[in-house]
Amino acid sequence: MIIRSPSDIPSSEITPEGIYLQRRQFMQSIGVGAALAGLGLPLASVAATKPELAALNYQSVVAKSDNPFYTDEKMASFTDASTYNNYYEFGTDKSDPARYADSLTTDPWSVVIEGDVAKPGKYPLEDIMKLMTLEERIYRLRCVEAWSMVIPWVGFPLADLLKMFEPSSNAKYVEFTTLSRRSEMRGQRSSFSVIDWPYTEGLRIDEAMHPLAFMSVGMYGKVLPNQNGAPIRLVVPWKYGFKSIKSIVKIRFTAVKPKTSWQAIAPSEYGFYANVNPDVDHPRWTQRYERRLPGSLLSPNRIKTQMFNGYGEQVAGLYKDMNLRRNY
Ligand SMILES: Nc1nc2c(c(=O)[nH]1)N[C@H]1C(S)=C(S)[C@@H](COP(=O)(O)O)O[C@H]1N2
Ligand SMILES: [Mo]
Repeated sequence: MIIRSPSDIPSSEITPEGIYLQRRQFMQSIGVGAALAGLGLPLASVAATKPELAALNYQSVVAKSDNPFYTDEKMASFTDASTYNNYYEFGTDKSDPARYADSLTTDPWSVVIEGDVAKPGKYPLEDIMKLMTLEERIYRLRCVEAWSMVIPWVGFPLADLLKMFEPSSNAKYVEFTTLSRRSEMRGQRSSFSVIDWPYTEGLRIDEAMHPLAFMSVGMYGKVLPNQNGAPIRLVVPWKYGFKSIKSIVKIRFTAVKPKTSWQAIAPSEYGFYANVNPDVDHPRWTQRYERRLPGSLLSPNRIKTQMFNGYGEQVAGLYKDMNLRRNY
């Protein structure tokens, strides 16, 4: 019996159907690994599976061939995507989140909805998870530090979630807040931390409603690892990684442009828009190129960065009358 680790599984094998079977099998045979191994499903991923994702109500299954979010670029391995992270609540080293984020309790979880909406409240994650679709979205994640990865995300469009709460016409922006829990987040206890917790981010409402903006609850057909922002995080594929806020506990609709954590730290380096833009350099380094991971010292895999991270056709219209040098 060959038991493969998640990183050995080519993405082509992680079909929506595979995810479904994995969950159903999990429900039917918790702790029974043999049946799953028989199906060729990764045991390790089953161990990492949590009941909340198993209990999801899948609404639609989109085959890869008709999935508009498909890309055939080489994906990062699960191991790379879950061991090279930015999540300052657990430390500033790329390896800190994988090492320390296990301490985070992600169940129970709820998200508070506030501000200019008809239906504010505190929503248990289970209610939000009903929006889950089986559509796999293979998006590039591009960090402002000039590395990038291609990752198959699992979740649902942000717009589906926001519409549930019926934002009013005053809601021009959406602010997101990450959990703040010193007892479980060692980076928040560190005296070296630069961020004034909690971590916050924001989008203009039309950006937030764009069909590419995505709420992720999983990746590679598995529940999101804590270091990647479990149990629920944002993915905005045309913006620098810091906009893709992790472990969200609050969403506020507002008429006023929200303050974001990175703008507060260095407003001249990190703007509100943070659209991936090869023509606008970070003050301390170029944004013209990126290191596509995995790479190595000998073969750094340096590629040209594309405007809007390659999603220009879909999102350029959002910014058509804006000066993107000024609105960086
Ligand atoms: N709460 C929170 N969210 C966060 C961060 C963080 O430090 N705290 N880092 C951001 C940055 S800079 C990047 S590049 C991405 C990294 O996502 P990944 O670790 O899943 O690749 O998460 C973003 N979301
Ligand atoms: Mo980043």
